[in-house]
Amino acid sequence: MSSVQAVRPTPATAPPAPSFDVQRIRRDFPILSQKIHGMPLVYLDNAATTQKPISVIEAERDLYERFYANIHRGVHWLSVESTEAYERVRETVRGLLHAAEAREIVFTRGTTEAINLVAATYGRTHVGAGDEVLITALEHHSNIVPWQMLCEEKGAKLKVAPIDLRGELILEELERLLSDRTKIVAVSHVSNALGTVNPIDKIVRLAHAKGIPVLVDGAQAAPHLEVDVQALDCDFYAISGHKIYGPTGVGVLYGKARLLDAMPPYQGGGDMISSVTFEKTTYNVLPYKFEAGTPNIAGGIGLKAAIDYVHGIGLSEIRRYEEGLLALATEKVGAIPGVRLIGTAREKAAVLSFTVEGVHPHDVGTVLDRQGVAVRTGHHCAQPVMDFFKVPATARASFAFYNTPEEVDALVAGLHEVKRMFA
Ligand code: C6P
Repeated sequence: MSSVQAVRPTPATAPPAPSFDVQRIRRDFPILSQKIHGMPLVYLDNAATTQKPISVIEAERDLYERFYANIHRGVHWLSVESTEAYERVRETVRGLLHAAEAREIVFTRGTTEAINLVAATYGRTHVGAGDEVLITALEHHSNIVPWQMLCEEKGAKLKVAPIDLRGELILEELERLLSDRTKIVAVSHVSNALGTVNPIDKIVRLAHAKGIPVLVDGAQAAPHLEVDVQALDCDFYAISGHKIYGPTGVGVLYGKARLLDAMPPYQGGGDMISSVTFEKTTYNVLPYKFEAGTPNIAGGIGLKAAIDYVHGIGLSEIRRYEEGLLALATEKVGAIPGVRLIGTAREKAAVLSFTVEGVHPHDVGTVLDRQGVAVRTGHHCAQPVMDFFKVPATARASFAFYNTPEEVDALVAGLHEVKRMFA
């Protein structure tokens, strides 16, 4: 087998050097230099999806121009090259999450599919009538609905650990809800609606003390925090590539090998089998047992470039910088009369949700958009969170390492314009 490393030149755009220079970083993201409605784009919708550095765009292009073929199937050169490149993605993701082994990294379409996979396999085999699944009041619909569907199918109960008015999980309540019937705990690492960072290590300790496994929805954590699944000791961890500067349609389920091994397959098809006859099929080893069909090869290649880019900056640098931006935005936006911040947890990451008195969040979003400022408005696929705070929706500014203090000022100016228009 030839090594891709040996035959491929370095990509045109190398990851940035360790020192943090936001203006240089911004030059790596072509979309950011645009004007929208004649105003410089201020992209503050990073929790929905992040923009892509040129190295990600070029990595996919490079694949298609030079070594694209289907993977795990061919003996020809292109297929071998593609397969090796794709498997290197797995190793890069293993490094990102600090998993013990690459076979614990299962590629999915994203966080949603990763959670559905666990609900449909681990869930179906371990949850029965009268059993319980414990989630929290902070969850995205992707970490509610698959469990609801499972509970409905099995006659099990969905239990919900409550939050307080800051948007922090009430840990004692979660502990109280862990019962002999609880078969799995599913919890977000970072809330997409509020930015709350949950104490995953403590939750895992409480659950494991009762022998209950924990799935972590890491969609909003992986782009902002150093994630170490071994240190957290969580059993499953789900992420989406597009939220960490990679392409859409590719994500990851991390699972402890012992658990994944014992789980039945998710979908049937090519690549997930060892042998097939009409009488009996035997399944492939990990992680391929869970990867039926041709995967998102280009998405994977792009994801590797994205993770390399993030590592080029460093997650601790990213966290430090984004914490500064969030503190600045919290102070400046929170000081605007009539603005109510929704979610004031002591530990937060990169998300500022708010309402403006007397103005529907969609109008806030529309007026901001006319000024080039992109925020998300709505329930953010976390309707129970909105219900808890008794609001139909919020406006949400969510930050990435390419945002600047000047962009926080643009958001603030935009909000003053909202207030002026709706006065
Ligand atoms: N949240 C947001 O604007 P997918 O769609 O599978 O890549 O990710 C789903 C998902 C799961 N969990 C959390 C905590 C999330 O934030 C998301 C996606 C986006 O907040 C789109 S709704």
